[in-house]
Amino acid sequence: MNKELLERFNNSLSTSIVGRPTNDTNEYWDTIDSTNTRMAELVKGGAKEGTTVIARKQTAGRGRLGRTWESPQDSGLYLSTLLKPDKKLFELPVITLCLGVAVRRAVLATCGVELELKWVNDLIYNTRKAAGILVEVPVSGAPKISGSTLVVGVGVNLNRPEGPLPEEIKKKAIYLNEVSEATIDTIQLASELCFQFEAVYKNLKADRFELLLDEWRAHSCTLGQKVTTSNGEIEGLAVDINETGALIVKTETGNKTVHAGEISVRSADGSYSY
Ligand code: BT5
Repeated sequence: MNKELLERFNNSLSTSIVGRPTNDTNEYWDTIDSTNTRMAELVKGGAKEGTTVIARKQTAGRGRLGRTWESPQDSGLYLSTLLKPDKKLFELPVITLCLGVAVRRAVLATCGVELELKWVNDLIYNTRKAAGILVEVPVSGAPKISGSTLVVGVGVNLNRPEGPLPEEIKKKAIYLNEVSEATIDTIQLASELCFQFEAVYKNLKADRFELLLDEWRAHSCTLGQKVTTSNGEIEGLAVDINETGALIVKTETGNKTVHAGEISVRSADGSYSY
């Protein structure tokens, strides 16, 4: 654990929930397998809402569906926070979209960079991925699942690593230091992210999704794009999202609804999102 960075982070917070479980239960690691995995462990130990774990490096950073999140040391912000919104599982996609709005706001405020939102959990700069969100429901002793405890993980690329990156990521990823004029301070971004998560979270708890979804629509790079589901069954123009966070695709035979997690969607550039 890095006590110095943890203290700086704790002192930088302006929130009352996110990052503020009590004064001393956040964690700031030099190296950890995955901040989401660590949070799941903390949940088993009774972690309080708002508990936040950050790492300078992850050795097993995760994306969705078992994919990897490349997390070299000091190359990005790797942060997980614990929310207990008392929402049901089927509301997860809409929560992911709204948290994407929060990440976008935080990056704009601290780095001056405008990211676009790609359905369902990606933040994009000029077709390249700058950040991703992973919302998970920790399993408390199989097969019981609690619908009200969410681990929200976010990875934001900050500094292009000097060491080697997998070929795929080299082309696909963008690091904010490549496009930002500002000097990026990881803790300042972490703190702003907590602030924006909290602002969005308060709206989620009060069932005020609509304004957030409008903000998502306004900054989306998915809407207006041709998309194809991975099973090839639905092909058409992404025209909107609905109140559950599902994507509405206009096809030759009418509008179809595509749900996150059910099938993947391929954009015209060949990339997939789930
Ligand atoms: C995501 O998954 O985009 C969610 C990423 C969440 C990472 C955070 S870091 C803190 C917390 N702890 C964790 O262990 N995870 C969370 P997905 O949509 O499945 O995207 C994964 C895909 O993005 C990979 O298959 C790669 O193609 C690509 N990718 C991997 N690392 C990347 C990076 N650093 N930058 C851009 N793209 C990356």
